[in-house]
Amino acid sequence: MSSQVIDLRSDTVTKPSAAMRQAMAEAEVGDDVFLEDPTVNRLQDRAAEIFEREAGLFVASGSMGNLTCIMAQTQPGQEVICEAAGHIYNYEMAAMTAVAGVLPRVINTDNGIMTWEQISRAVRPKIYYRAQTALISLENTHNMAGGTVYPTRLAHAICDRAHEAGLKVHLDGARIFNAAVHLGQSVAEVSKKFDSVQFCLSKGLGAPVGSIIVGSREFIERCRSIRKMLGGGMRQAGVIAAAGLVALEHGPERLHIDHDNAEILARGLAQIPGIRLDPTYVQSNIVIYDIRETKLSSKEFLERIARRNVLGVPVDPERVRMVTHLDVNRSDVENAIRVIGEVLRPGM
Ligand code: TLP
Repeated sequence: MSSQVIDLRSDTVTKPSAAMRQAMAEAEVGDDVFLEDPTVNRLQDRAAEIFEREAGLFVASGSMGNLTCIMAQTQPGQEVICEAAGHIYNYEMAAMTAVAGVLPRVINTDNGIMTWEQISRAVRPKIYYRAQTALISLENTHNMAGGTVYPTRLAHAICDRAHEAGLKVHLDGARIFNAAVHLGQSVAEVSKKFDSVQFCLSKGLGAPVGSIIVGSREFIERCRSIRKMLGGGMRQAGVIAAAGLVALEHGPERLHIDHDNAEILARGLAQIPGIRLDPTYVQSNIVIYDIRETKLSSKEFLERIARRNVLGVPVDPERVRMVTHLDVNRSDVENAIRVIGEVLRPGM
């Protein structure tokens, strides 16, 4: 086996391409707090155009994008409905509570996909002595459910019903381009009914840094003030926005390769005794599998494969996540399957 590490921990681990580095070196810049960075402005305008929205805002991370959208659409003391395994609830430092002052009201699902039926039961009654629901947040694709995709009709129906009930809907679209590829639809179509959308440049699209919020002009102006409050007013940010532009233009067209590689990975892993995984469940670039029958904890399992230069992350003591991305190819995936098979072979 080659000694090169096959890093399947996340699609966040990709390194900027030569084209990105060149664009960064040559980026035209200005002070973005004065709205004078031409590259940031171009990135924001291009994102708005792709999503068919009035405006976009460049933020430092997906977490900052989600928090900014939550703060722009809630008051302290209100509630946000989200899925129990969702990123905003589990991996964002409780920011919605600690910073935005809102209470997450979570819904458990098997696959990360909530229905309006489930959501409507979690909406607080309009009584003066009850905290009020303000916002619903959907995650598409759903990371810790294994990259699952919302059927567009279901997501649109949730938005319609929520709006009728006077509620806003946010999309944590960190991987919305992966969802769009799976669905064979544009990101604009998939996300058109949401009041706010956050998507990441730094995941499958391959940029080193950054996320974008898109929405109405008025909403984005509110987000700009909140971003400044959170310390996210950047200056000559065109240096990183330039990489984001390359990612936005060229990242989406190759995501189907990551999905194919995830499918190959899932099919290969499903053949290995001790691994439980239904490959038909995999819809995008994330593969989560159960290793409890190996009698190893996910930590022990990951340590063993790391010694053979294959990396993943634990989901919990029994489950492991692997993510395909532009810095792993088909032969890396095949090597990863082989290594995992060897590590788990009885007597090894
Ligand atoms: N996800 C990361 C980790 O934080 C788990 C990963 O490796 O997948 N929404 C979703 C759905 C995400 O998966 C992530 C990052 C974020 C938001 C936050 O983005 P960043 O890391 O830019 O703050």
